[in-house]
Amino acid sequence: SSAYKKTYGNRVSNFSNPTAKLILETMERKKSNLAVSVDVTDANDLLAIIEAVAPYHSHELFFKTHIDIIQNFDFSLIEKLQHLSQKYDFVYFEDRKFADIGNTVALQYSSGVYKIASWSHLTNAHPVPGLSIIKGLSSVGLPLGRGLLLLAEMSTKGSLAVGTYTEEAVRMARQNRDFVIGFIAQKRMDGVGSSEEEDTSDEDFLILTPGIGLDAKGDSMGQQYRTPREAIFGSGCDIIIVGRGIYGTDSKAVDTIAAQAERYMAEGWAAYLARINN
Ligand code: BMP
Repeated sequence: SSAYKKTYGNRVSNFSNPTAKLILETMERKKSNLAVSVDVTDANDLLAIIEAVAPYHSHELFFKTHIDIIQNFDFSLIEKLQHLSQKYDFVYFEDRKFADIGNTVALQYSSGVYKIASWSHLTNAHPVPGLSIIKGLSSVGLPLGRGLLLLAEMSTKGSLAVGTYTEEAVRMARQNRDFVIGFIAQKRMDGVGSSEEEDTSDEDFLILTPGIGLDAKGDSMGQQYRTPREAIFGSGCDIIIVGRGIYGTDSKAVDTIAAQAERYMAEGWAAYLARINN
């Protein structure tokens, strides 16, 4: 597709959604396509990892959270996170994976303990309920300028999100371009599942891809890893999501985390340059 060869900056005008524009502009400015996934259970560790990575290089584009795994959560954490995002110019992606009927997801997105829509620029949803889930989430997120990704594929061994399920996810997104800005997927989705009469040649979706690791092939629970080059150059994904590859499983040494972030950032950006200059 044409978006595969375009610079991130030149794709800003392909989107009407303000979060999509913000993401592409931030990528161009920071020269980064790295999202750091911080799956830790202590609020202080979460803040420490962001502080370890962000100030040194300022390349990180996203921090992806699972806010519901934090055991000492209170709303002051959100205020601290917001302060950091302004200070270091990055975007939050709460990896909530909504999966219920429209009315329920609207409440889960706006309310409860986490009030995700109030602070997270981007979130995601499983397409399994059908268009209802987009209706519900967009009723909350669209007025706030938020963006949504659909999980069109997953990185795990034996994932059921394949074939016609993936194609239906893309069709759902295509009908809601104002709010659905792309996918969690393993490859580009432009034109996927479109009919012959449809012209999808200029279509553009952001592809955020998890399951990235340089030192391991997977974990003991079905996760599968590939390299930034395979994802960005080989499969046309736009943003790599890296968790344990950066913050590790035990060492929380600031310089180790910062060095690993730098390594993934450099690999991801080199793969993108190879792609657009190929
Ligand atoms: P790690 O790099 O440590 O394996 O973490 C990957 C992150 O991406 C996790 O937070 C996980 O929830 C998320 N993820 C994934 O691994 N595969 C998917 O298909 C979708 C995800 O959101």
